[in-house]
Amino acid sequence: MAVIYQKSAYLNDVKRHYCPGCSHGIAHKIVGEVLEEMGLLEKTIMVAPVGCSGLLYDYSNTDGIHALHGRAPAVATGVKAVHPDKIVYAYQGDGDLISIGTGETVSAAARGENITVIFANNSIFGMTGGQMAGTTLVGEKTSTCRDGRNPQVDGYPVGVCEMLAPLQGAKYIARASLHDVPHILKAKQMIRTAFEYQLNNRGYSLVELLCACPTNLKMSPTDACRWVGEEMTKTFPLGVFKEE
Ligand SMILES: Cc1ncc(C[n+]2csc(CCOP(=O)(O)OP(=O)(O)O)c2C)c(N)n1
Ligand code: SF4
Ligand SMILES: [Mg+2]
Repeated sequence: MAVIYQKSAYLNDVKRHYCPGCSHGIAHKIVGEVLEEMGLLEKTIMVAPVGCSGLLYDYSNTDGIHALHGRAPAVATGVKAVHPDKIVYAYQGDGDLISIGTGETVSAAARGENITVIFANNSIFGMTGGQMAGTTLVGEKTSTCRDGRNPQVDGYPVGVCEMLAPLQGAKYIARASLHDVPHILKAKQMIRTAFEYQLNNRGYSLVELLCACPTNLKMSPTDACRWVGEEMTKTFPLGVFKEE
């Protein structure tokens, strides 16, 4: 029988728990493919966060550790200090990275830690029922802003790439989207570049991935992906913000 597709050895056979159309599975798939193509699976340590994003902990065949909510960059910093020869990366959701974990994120980037962060921004607290996050778009309806995010009451969304790029310690900062195949392939290239930065000891790297959470958007998977491509990208433009 001809093998048409084989998943990366990065992923184990545990049944996935994600909702249909959730982007987290795509993110894991492409991170795994990049690590395998680069021959890095054996030397990778992933740091999983809290949130639906944290389910990565169950699915990865690499070594790994589960951090408290928002603390993945601090844990990754410690792991890298002990294992400088390993590739250490944190996978973080937006609630994790820019709501509860802003301090750890800014500090790790400012220190120029030689770690990689893969940031899954689905504009919402997915696991806990769709509450407003630091990344929720103006006008986006969530369970804690039912009429849509109102800047007069709720403030404005935070552009993580825009915030981190000016920091001296941040060396590779890029934003991609997972809403269709061409963009997924572009995201893969950026993830590869980020890991190359770490391999070459060039300092802190982060790739933001715009993701769909169809369940909390209350959309079909197709409509949620369309919304990411058409609406999310207006607030969070795609591209490389820093490469030095
Ligand atoms: C210290 C702490 N505060 C709050 C929570 C509750 N909590 C669990 S997951 C989560 C939101 C995660 O959202 P995000 O990081 O965007 O991940 P997603 O589920 O969207 O992938 C929160 C607030 C917690 N587990 N620990
Ligand atoms: S709630 Fe959202 S982020 Fe969580 S698994 Fe479902 S679609 Fe994915
Ligand atoms: Mg989220």
